Amino acid sequence: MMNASPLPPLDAAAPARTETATFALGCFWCPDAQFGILPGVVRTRVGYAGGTTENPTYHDLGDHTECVQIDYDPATLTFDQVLDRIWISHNPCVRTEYKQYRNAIFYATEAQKQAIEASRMRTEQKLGKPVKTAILPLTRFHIAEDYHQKYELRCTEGLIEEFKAIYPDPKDLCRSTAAARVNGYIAGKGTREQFKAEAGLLGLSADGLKRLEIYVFK
Ligand code: MHO
Repeated sequence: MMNASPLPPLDAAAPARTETATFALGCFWCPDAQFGILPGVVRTRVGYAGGTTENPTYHDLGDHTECVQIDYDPATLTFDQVLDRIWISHNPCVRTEYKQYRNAIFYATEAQKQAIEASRMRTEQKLGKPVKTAILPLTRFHIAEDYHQKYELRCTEGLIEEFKAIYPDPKDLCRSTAAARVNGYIAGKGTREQFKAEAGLLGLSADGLKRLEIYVFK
């Protein structure tokens, strides 16, 4: 990895051991921001999964679904807490018409499958209605094009340039915790309290922080 500028302190502090969760909640830009803001989430990436066609791309998705994959620190966040957040982040009682945007939670291990099934049952009991969110095995996650990763950040002039200076390679930018948080703040997902606590860890210049504040304190 080549860094042009110093690493954001948040990225330098990334834990060595993480666990991974994969899910689909409609257009993948939104859960990228919603989950990227969460303390304990170390990395996010968007991509395609759940289908059978080879080499899906955004314009040739085949039977795949837009997904987000998060790496989280199990010392801060549990899989059950991630699942709780997933259930409240979508309407699990409606089935989406298009495969591209269907709601799904993927399991990569037997333990994840059991945890997802148990939380689905708790959710059904709570709602008193059947849950239609798909629960599927993760066979392969196909990472999406660079321009879909941290989409809000990519579209924000003045902030994306600072991240590109730190991470000239878009693959490294995609792996940045600080980029995941900033993407979440821009999408309006962060609180003022969280921002005050971690602003100094995001690797932004004073100017960059001023720009970001507009999204947090609006
Ligand atoms: N073009 C749609 C969806 C984008 S998405 C990555 C939109 O602007 O909302 O599926």
